[in-house]
Amino acid sequence: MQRYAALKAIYERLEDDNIVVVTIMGAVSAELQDIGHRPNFFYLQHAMGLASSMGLGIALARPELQVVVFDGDGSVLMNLGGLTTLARYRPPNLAHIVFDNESLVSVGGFPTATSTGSDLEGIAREAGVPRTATVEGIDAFVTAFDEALAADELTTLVAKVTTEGPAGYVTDLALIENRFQFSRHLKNLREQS
Ligand SMILES: Cc1ncc(C[n+]2csc(CCOP(=O)(O)OP(=O)(O)O)c2C)c(N)n1
Ligand SMILES: [Mg+2]
Repeated sequence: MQRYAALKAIYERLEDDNIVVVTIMGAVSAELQDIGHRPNFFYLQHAMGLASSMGLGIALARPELQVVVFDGDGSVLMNLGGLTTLARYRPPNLAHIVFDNESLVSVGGFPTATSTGSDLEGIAREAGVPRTATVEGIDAFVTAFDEALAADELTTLVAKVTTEGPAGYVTDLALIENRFQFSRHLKNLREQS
């Protein structure tokens, strides 16, 4: 499964006003922006490994929202303690999706520990995350994604994807602009409710 195709397959779910999305930097954020930026998307540039921590904070502060984090194998491996903190607070409104391409694709494609057998779903499960799964194909991914949103329980879903990144990483959304647009969006949602 290609990550771009996986993102495309679930994109319409992300248009729901109750959903907020936090992604890691690099390839995932470029691919999601290529499909279409939305004000409910935040791309956590530079702070590798901390997208799930940012998602955790939003999920705890805003229990009425559904938070989706798009993470990567290299990023999770850089901050394994993030999984134990997710498990400790286990917000039911957080779906933690880890695209595992067994590589640091965004910086040239260095193989990560998942290429030599480390199992991120197993690590998440033993850290105490209550719902975990690993999926390989698009149909299984879409089904598991929908189940994670419907579950009302913290989920870490590892999606095995091919080691492919986008052709280019140029996006037309500045980090600062995204930061203000996203926080305004969260504030507006609160004012509407
Ligand atoms: C602390 C830190 N170290 C290194 C980087 C450089 N960096 C940016 S993206 C990336 C790879 C991320 O790997 P992964 O999470 O597997 O995502 P992929 O690139 O495979 O989509 C690296 C090393 C960074 N942004 N921050
Ligand atoms: Mg990777």
